[in-house]
Amino acid sequence: MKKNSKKTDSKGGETHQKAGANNVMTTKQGIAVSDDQNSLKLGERGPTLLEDFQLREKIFHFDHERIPERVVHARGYGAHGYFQSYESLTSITMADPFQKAGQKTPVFVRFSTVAGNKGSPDLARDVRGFATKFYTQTGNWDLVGNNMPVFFIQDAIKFPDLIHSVKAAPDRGFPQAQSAHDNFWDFISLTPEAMHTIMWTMSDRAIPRSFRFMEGFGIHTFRLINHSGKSTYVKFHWKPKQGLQSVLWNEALKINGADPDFHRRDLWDAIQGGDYPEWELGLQLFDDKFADKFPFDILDSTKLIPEEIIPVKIVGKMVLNKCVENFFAETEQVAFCTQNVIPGIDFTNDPLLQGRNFSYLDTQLKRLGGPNFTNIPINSPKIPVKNYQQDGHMAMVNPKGRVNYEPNSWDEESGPRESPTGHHAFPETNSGEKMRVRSETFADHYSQARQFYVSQNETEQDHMKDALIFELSKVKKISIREKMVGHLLNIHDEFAEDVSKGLGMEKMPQKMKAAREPRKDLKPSVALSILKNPLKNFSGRKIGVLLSQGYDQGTLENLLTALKKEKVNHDIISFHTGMVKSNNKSSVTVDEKIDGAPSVLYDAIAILITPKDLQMYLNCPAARDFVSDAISHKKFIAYHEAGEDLLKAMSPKGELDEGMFELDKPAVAKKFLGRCKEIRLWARK
Ligand code: HDE
Repeated sequence: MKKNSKKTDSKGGETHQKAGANNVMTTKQGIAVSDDQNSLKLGERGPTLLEDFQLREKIFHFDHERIPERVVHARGYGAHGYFQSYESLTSITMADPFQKAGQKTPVFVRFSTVAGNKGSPDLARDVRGFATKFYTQTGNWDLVGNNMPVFFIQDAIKFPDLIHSVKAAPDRGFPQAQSAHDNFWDFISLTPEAMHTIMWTMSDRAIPRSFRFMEGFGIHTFRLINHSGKSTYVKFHWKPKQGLQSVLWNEALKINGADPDFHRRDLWDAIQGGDYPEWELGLQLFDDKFADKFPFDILDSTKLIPEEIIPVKIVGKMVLNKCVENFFAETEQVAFCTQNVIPGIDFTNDPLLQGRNFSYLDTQLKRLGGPNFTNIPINSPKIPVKNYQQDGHMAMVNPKGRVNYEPNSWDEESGPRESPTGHHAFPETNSGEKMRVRSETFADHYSQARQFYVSQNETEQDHMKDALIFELSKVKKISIREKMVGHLLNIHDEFAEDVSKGLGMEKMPQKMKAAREPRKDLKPSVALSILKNPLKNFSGRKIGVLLSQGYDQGTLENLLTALKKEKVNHDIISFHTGMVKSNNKSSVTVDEKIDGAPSVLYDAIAILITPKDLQMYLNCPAARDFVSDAISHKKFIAYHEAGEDLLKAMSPKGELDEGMFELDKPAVAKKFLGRCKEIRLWARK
């Protein structure tokens, strides 16, 4: 038995206290802590004492660190910024952010996936949330949108079923963050209204390159109300100034393994590096006359209005320029609520929106533990809040004085009173019998699904087919696959045929009965395609530069100068961490070791290796994958010296192609980056 041992700290040294007066560690009660390494015991090796309030407080707090994660959109990432309007929209709305050109409104945005748990990977095939809280001068306005302009269901009452079906099955507790399984497709195959959104989720939109390269949509039709009470219908759009970009499915699978935080890291890095992402806010504005003649119901969230029919009016921009200081306090505790609207903005009778207006407030109570979540700084309006609500868990902003009711005769001068400037609901006339019905005007489930499909280019259509084949191949119950192909037959024959072939079906299943005969005359809309809207620049992207010892200094310097000019980021990747020396005595620091930097993490690559190191790279599986993946993912590739041999060794036919650039002259780097705007050499087979 060890006796008389000295009192030591966790590293074995003697405990010492050198803290100055301002950095003394205290308990939550403010009592200075004398020893944070050892619990209070009876004797050196005896039992821990119940009176150790310091231990109990610390463990108690730790035990309660977690709050329930969001029931949907659990995995998300937020950032601060501002919205700036380009012009005054007073003739259309009295909403505060749109009153003056140049007016700035602070915002907080949270991007998310829908299905996965809080710790799930970023690159799941999924819808992305795009929720924006505007801290306006007339209170908080939340625009809680997605990166797709339509939704799976038409009525809120189906939401729990939709979400149950996509999340882990209750018996086995998997799969997580995936839609490729029986339960989800079972529900979808029995829900024809989902077909339009399924087209979107099977498209490249569901695997964005990062949050910075995706659009946002408010989905529902809302109302804008001007000072004279006139209502204009509106659909909200966010358009990324960075352009739209997605990854390939094979990349998504690999990114999830290599860097499950790929999307949040991308946003963090961009903002920390001063490359602030921007989106323009666009409005589709229309009136009852348009609504009456539009072939679909403007209250149906499974439908969109093509931009070619109602153009998107760009009214301002949003800049995200500050990362959170504390993830939990801000990103986790932010409480978006669709019912947070300000004077000048109002709802329509979209049954999905009406259900959401109940759900969001309700869910915050569960998640944040009480009705005072608006006292949490991220949720507080940035203007004074005055009312007679009181008490409840964690009440932090409390009324002073005796009055807690209204009307009262105590606070006549100073007390909060109603004001004509408050929010007035639009006085829409509604009448009818109570009934549980789906309006006949919601009955067309396939026409816009077809319109989306025919608006894609061939590559995008192929991706949709591949996505459906992949997803349905994971479905074990054959009748579910058959029903899905039966739905596709209502959308597009060739599409259905290719998917059925891909699934190895011997005969075509029966077409599903459509509630309303689908239309085939809706014109393709270019705005619905990513690839028909080419990027204007390559800035903000990232190149992986594979470098070996003795690399040519001039070539690297020339490439890095070109990257800097185009504001393209890079990582230096090598066999070892530390430094890589050039052929001219200078050296660079290695950012990533080859095993930790597969090419799926980069938008393009450069291979600058010397003949001396060629064999070493040829023998290295990670280096071989680095190159062969970049080739098969159709990326643009620059090379120098033995980079050519490595490329040829990994290319299926041992050949170079027009997407590969030898950096033998300074001008080539610019040419290479010029092509990189195309992101992929789609022609590469
Ligand atoms: Fe949500 N949704 N939702 N949703 N939603 C939530 O609220 C709900 C829908 C969306 O980053 C929850 O705070 C119902 C459409 C985003 O914090 C919950 C229905 C759209 C976020 C909820 C929908 C969205 C949520 C869970 C069908 C796009 C994340 C946690 C009627 C326009 C916000 C929370 C964030 C979150 C309910 C459908 C977007 C449970 C009932 C349509 C971006 O209240």
